[in-house]
Amino acid sequence: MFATNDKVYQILTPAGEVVGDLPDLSAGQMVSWYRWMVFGRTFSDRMVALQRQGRMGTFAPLNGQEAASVGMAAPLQPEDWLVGSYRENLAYLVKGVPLLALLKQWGGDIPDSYPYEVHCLPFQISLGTQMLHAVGLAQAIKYEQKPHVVVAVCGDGATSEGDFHEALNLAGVFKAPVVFVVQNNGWAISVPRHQQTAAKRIADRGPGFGIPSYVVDGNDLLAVYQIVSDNVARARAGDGPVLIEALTYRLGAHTTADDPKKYRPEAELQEWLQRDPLPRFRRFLLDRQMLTEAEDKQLHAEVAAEIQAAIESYEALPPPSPRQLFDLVYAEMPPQLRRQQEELMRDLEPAYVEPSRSRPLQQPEFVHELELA
Ligand SMILES: Cc1ncc(C[n+]2csc(CCOP(=O)(O)OP(=O)(O)O)c2C)c(N)n1
Ligand SMILES: [Mg+2]
Repeated sequence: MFATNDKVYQILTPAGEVVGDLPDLSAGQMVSWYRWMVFGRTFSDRMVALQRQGRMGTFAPLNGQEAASVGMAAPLQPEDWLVGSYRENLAYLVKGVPLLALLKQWGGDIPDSYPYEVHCLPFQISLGTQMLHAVGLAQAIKYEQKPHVVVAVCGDGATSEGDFHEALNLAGVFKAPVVFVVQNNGWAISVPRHQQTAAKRIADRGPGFGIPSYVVDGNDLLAVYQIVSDNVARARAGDGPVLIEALTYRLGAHTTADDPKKYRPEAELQEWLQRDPLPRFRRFLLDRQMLTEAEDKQLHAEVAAEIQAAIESYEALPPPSPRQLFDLVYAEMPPQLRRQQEELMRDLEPAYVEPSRSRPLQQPEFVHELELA
C-alpha cells in the first residue's frame, strides 16, 4: 500500500524518470488516455476562444489538470458515479458525458442533457455541495447492496466549506463507498492554498475523520490512475472512504472572467509549466515507442475535428429559453416562482427575440425587480 499523507506518491517524474511501479497497462490503453489529455487541453483552449468571440458563456479552463482529471475517471466502471465541479469537465468526458451536454451547460442551458447511464451529476458551481450529494449517492448504493462506488471531487478552496467536512464525517461514520479527490491546484481564484488551512497538507484532514489519506502528484497520470484505482477497489470491497489530495496547478485563469496576472507570481507559473502533465506523458510514450510523432500529429488533428463538429452541433441548436431559469429547481414549482417566471416572460415578450446560435449570444436588455414572495 502507499505511504500516507507525508509522502507524495509518484510514478513518473517531470523529467520522465520512472520512480514507481508502472501499472500493467497496454500501450493502446495509455495512448487512449493521452488522447483524452490532448482532448481536454484542446477543448479548454477552444472554449476560451469561443467565450472571447461571444459564442460561449463564462468558462473555467482546465489546462494543467489533465492528468488528474483523466486519472481519476479512468478506473471507474460505467455504474460508478463521478461527482465534481466546473473544473472536472475532462473527467466527465472520460466517464462518458457527451461534449455537447457540456457545451450546452456552459452556454447557459439547464444541464438536463446528461444521459443517466453516464452516472455523473451535473457539474457543480456551488463549492463543496457536491461532496454531500456524493455521500448520499454512496449511501444509496450501500443500501441497495450494489457493488458500485462514487468518486467525489472538489478543489482546494472548497475544502474550507462546511459541506466538505460534513461529507467526510458522514462517509467515515457510515463507511460509505466514496473516494474523495481534492484537486489542489494551488489557488481558489486569488486565494492561495496556504490561506485555506494551516495544515501542512489538505490530506491531513482525513485522519481526523478516521479516513485514510494520500497525496499524489496530480500531474502524473499513471500515479493518479493507480492510487484512485486501488482505492476505488478498496471502497468497492466495503472498506470505506479515502481522501486523495492531487497536487496540480491551474496553468490558466480561474475563469474567462479572471486575470491571474493580478495576483499570481509569474515565477510560480513558470515553475509549474516545467511540470506540465501533457509533455511529460507524451515524452514517456515517445521514448517507449508507444507513440510516434506522426501518430501524435494525427491524434491532435482528429481531436480538433471532433471538437469542431460538436461546436457546430451546439451552435445549430436553438438557444435556451430564459424560462429555463426557473424550471427544474423544484420537482413542483412553488406558486411564487411560477408567478415570477410568468412575469419575466411577459416582460421579455414580444420584444425578446430568441437569438440564433449562429450569432453571438445576446443578453436580453431589461431591468426588472423580481417580486419577493
Ligand atoms: C459556496 C460558494 N462560495 C463561493 C463561490 C465563488 N467561487 C467560485 S470558484 C471559487 C474558488 C474555488 O477554488 P477551488 O475550490 O480551489 O477550485 P478551483 O477553482 O481552483 O478549481 C469561489 C470562491 C462559489 N461558487 N460557491
Ligand atoms: Mg483551487
